[in-house]
Amino acid sequence: MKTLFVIPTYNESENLPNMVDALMALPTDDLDILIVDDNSPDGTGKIADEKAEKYPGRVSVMHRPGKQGLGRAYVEGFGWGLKKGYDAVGEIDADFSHDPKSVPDLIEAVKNGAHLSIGSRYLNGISVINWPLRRIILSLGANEYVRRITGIPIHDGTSGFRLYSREAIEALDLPSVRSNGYSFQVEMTFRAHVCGCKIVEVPIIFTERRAGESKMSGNVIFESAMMPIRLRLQTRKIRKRLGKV
Ligand SMILES: Nc1nc2c(ncn2[C@@H]2O[C@H](COP(=O)(O)OP(=O)(O)O)[C@@H](O)[C@H]2O)c(=O)[nH]1
Ligand SMILES: [Mg+2]
Repeated sequence: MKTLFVIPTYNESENLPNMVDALMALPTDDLDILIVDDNSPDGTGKIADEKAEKYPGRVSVMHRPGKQGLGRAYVEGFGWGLKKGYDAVGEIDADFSHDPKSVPDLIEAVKNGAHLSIGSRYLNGISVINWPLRRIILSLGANEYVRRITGIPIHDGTSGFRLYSREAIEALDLPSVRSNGYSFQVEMTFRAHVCGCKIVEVPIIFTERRAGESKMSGNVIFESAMMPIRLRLQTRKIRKRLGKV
């Protein structure tokens, strides 16, 4: 299964080189990477190019002119992956919150028939390391809120560590996805649910980023609060637009 993981980056010069090397060192066949960098002021884009040279054909880079948000980066990255003929496309952060060692589990789940596999922090209790209590509560609360309002039966619908089969991505109608940030994850999970995708959660241990700063802003939180309501109100419209898996 030809698999592409998309790594969006904005100022990840300290993390990205190690992340790329860790992914390339996995004993997994057929795993490639696309880095989508938004012209990071700290030079992440140049580091990405060096990695592409080091791993020709396996690591590619998409340079965008400025910071356009996580959701946009994934939509463009996934589109690129489909065009290149990948069988599955995934998401992973550059900052080591998502352990590259869990990538084979996500791949395995899709190989075994999942349309979407999600790296979940909340399957066996709470597997989060180095988060302050308030952030855990916020994240758990966000998931509970999303579940109540949208009805998606998923423990960690906001997780940004996941893998989609090609079939799923094609059914989800990417060009009409509007959101960024966490709500991008929720919007995509909702669409997958509405489409009838088989969604499998895989347990992961999430660790607070190794270096650098989080880019999540107040805007992103506001968007995330509104999105579940919008999804619920527009369920019928969304269903009409989507394909079937
Ligand atoms: N290309 C791109 N990447 C972004 C943007 N915002 C965040 N990222 C990357 O997306 C990933 C997740 O963002 P992060 O700040 O770690 O969010 P958090 O883990 O929720 O705090 C990281 O690899 C970031 O560098 C953006 O606007 N554009
Ligand atoms: Mg992070």
